[in-house]
Amino acid sequence: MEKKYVVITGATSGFGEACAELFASKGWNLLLTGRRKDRLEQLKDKLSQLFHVDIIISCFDVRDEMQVNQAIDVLSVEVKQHIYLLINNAGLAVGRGPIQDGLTDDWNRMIDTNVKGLLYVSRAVTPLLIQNGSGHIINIGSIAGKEVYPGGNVYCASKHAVDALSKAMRIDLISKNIKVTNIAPGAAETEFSLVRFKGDEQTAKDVYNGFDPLVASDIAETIYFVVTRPAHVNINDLTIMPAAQASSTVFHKD
Ligand code: NDP
Ligand code: 8X3
Repeated sequence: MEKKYVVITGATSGFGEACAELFASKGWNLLLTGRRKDRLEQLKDKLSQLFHVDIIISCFDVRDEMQVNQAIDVLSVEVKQHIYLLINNAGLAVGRGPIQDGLTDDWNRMIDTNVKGLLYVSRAVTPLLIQNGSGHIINIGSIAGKEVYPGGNVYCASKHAVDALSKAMRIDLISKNIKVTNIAPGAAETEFSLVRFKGDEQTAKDVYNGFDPLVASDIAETIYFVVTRPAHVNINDLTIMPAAQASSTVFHKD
């Protein structure tokens, strides 16, 4: 129980799952969250067999403030006292197209998950980090939080909000010994595009045609590097792209 806990939202696939695996391999205890219970259970089983760490799974939707608060409330005092790291990773894009054709349901899903969900989780966990005397919050932003691209409108806006919140949280928490880092990845092949294109496998696959995209472990390794800097160092903001990507719209493809 001396080991620290990392809270990872969106641990059922992609970056979150890769972080769970890497941090467990380094001896961290895990609190893994997501909506798909079967995936959380499978991941717990797999990692429990590989690593001697405590793994708690908690199935909830980050858009539901009550579920978020309850998930944190029910943790034992001992666990709460050992939470050091929060990786605000749960997020999604839904749809891609011009604003005049946008579906408001898609917009609500993105804003409610990427912005409000991140806020609900941060509000629930940050007081524990403060009580514990130190901590680190990693917000998964995006290149879409640095630039806008055609058809990206609301997703880009939601990730610009994450970028702004990372800066604001850093200011709010500087006197509390809590580091805040914004990670802004470019194109990474996960389930992201499958979700964005609503299960259209071909369109999702085509996003990564002709170049080597990032993979989830690239992001997990980057986060691990950021988290393991000496106490006096914080990496505020880190943009990571495939070598074949120069901006949100410029790719060098075969
Ligand atoms: P995945 O689709 O593979 O993973 C997304 C994760 O978010 C899943 O575990 C999913 O879990 C979880 N999630 C989504 N909605 C909710 C919700 N309402 N409540 C709880 N959990 C939720 O995509 P990535 O790993 O690529 O995405 C992770 C983050 O990285 C996202 O914030 C994304 O915007 C960002 N990002 C991705 C990039 C990419 O190119 N892949 C680039 C830049 C940023 P479940 O469905 O089980 O709830
Ligand atoms: C995901 C990367 O470029 O599709 O955030 O917005 S992008």
